[in-house]
Amino acid sequence: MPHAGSRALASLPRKPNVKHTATSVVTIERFIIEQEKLHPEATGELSGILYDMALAAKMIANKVRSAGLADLLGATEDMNVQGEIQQKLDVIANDIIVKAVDHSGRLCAMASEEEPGIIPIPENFRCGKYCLLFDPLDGSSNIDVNVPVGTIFSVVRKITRGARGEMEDMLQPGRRQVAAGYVIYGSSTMLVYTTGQGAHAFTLDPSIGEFLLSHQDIRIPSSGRYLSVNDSYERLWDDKVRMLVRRYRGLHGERRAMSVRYVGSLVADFHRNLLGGGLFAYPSNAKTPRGKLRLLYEANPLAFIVEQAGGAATDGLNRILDIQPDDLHQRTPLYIGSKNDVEIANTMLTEVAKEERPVAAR
Ligand code: AFP
Repeated sequence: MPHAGSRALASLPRKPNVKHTATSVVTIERFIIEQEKLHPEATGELSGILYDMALAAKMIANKVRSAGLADLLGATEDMNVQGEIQQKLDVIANDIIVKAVDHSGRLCAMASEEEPGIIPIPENFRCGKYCLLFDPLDGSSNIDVNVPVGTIFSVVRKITRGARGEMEDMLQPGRRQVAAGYVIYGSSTMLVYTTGQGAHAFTLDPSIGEFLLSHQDIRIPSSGRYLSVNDSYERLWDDKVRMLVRRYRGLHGERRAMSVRYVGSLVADFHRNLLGGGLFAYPSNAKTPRGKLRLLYEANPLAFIVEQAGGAATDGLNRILDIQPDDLHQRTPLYIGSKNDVEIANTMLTEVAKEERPVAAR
């Protein structure tokens, strides 16, 4: 597509992070169409992928809402590629997304947290010029206790020449994403997406089954009040991470203490910080030296969104969007959220890394 600013919607109020009133009802479809009109060269394929994801989100929201009633809670017998027990809803959400997009002729391949390799487009369907990477149900260990879960997705353009998508198409740095989004299944269902022209949020109105524009051009505060980190891992962190977290908590006296909020569902923690300001951190630790979160379908899409909202994301040394992936399910440490708070991680961890380098290498 890529979308330019939403001139066509200029009459709408544009206060950051402020919900629109009923006088400015804009469906996600209208918003995408209005943005696409600004690009005569757009083929509509990327817009189509976004509609498909919105449809899949509604179907997953429906399953999540009725999970307790329909006995969908709890684990299946299978392990996924991460060696984690798959929850029933993970499997269902994965299936819903694949079926919502595989026949559209817009994608050349897909990848999911739940499947080990590339998910090919079935032979009987046409292949398109985009790849979709997704985590169908993030935070699924929270499902049984009715805590918000989410879907995260990333879209990149195909770069290889063959008709079908290949691993090389998937393993692109996050800065090449053309669209990214997430859905949070919480007290309401919200879909947040970017195509590189701001980050916008839509809230599902269940009475009409439509996602309505609720937050246009989200701006994350440059410093945040909340710190989202699982500090039960403190004993496994190295000294520099321990020092960093102490600093966020105001224990070094250099800054006001951040307040800790940790849901354990990345989408929920990220969403709160995106709207209200804050930092989500999942550092590497002795058990997970490369971090826990997945680069391609968790860190990259959220990093694209947060940067569009004026925030930042790093692995402690590198901008997330600049990391060259070498594996579909690669993990990364992650510090993401308000720009000034991420900057502190970058500065402290980079300084320590420099000091640790042998003199000859400096
Ligand atoms: P699950 O999908 O297994 O619940 O993992 C959720 C997650 O990937 C992410 O959503 C959380 O932020 C993070 O893991 C929580 O991990 P810890 O339990 O190690 O804090």
